[in-house]
Amino acid sequence: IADSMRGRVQADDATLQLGGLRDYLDKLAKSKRIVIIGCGTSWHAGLVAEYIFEELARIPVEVEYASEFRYRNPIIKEGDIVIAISQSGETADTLAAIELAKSKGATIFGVCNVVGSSIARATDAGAYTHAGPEIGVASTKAFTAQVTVLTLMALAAAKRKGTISDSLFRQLLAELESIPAKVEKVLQAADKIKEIAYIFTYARNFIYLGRGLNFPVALEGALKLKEISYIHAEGYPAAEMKHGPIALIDEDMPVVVIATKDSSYEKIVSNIQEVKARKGRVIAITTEGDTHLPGIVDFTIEIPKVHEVLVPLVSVVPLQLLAYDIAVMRGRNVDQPRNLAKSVTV
Ligand code: F1P
Repeated sequence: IADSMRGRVQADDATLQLGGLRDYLDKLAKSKRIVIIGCGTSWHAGLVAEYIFEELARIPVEVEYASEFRYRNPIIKEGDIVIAISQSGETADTLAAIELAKSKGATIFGVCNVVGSSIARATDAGAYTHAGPEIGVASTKAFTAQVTVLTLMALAAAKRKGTISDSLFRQLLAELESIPAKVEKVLQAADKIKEIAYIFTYARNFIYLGRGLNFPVALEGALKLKEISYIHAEGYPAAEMKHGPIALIDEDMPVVVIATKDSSYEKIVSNIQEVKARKGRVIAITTEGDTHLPGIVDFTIEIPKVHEVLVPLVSVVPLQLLAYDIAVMRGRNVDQPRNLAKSVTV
């Protein structure tokens, strides 16, 4: 993460380190609509970006699974920007979606990790994530780096459109610089996360809940667990629970809730109470200093306070660690999980 941040964030300009996108940022700021495409973890990074672009730059965003895009007749209008996100830069579905969007006249931006990859070459312009090689098959640091680059893009667009105040702009850039240190702090909770993993090593199912920007993080936490430990896990927006998944909750259902002190905190506390009333066991990701939730839930993992817009960069880390520890305890090969390929090229 530190590698992907280094040198990117400048005190007063979020554009300098956006590589090949530098000359396209006016176009981004003027776009009427952004369509983001990606698969798996990259799609989750796109969902986070949807919140950030809409909040800061007030540009409408749609996020599509690249694997579904070409199986309908997507409406792409003049002036639309398509952002393709891919760690490997070789994902066949993402490449096919780019070709389709291009044929309909969209301008394509890429957010890729692998320099010179097929997707990077197929785009009109792009910024590399520079997250270094992902050793394992399941994307981890790629997610954080993708969200960082997308946040910088949103900041650059917001600055050009005048939809962000100077003080918030500077605050977010300064906070971005502090993220690596905050992630280091989360890593200090590694032993506690291991203890929790030990207790739930043989759980058969997991539910992950989050609201706002932490909803895609819930999806990503569940995906990591599925990918490397082969435990069935589902992520939901916390308020969707009562529309079905609540029927699954009993004492055998661990529920991971990302309950950081953001604008939806009160609501998420009431979701937790609903789970506890049905004897679900709750592991909560909380903001440092929260004294309320430890009295209600079964386990807490604290993360440092960050601005709500940047919270996924930190809140995803304990979920990645939890999935990793459970997978190791179950004797899984975390770097090379069964049935998964690093680049899905067919
Ligand atoms: C997309 C992806 C990864 C996942 C796995 C399979 O890849 O779904 O998110 O962890 O490796 O592929 P990419 O387009 O981001 O390379």
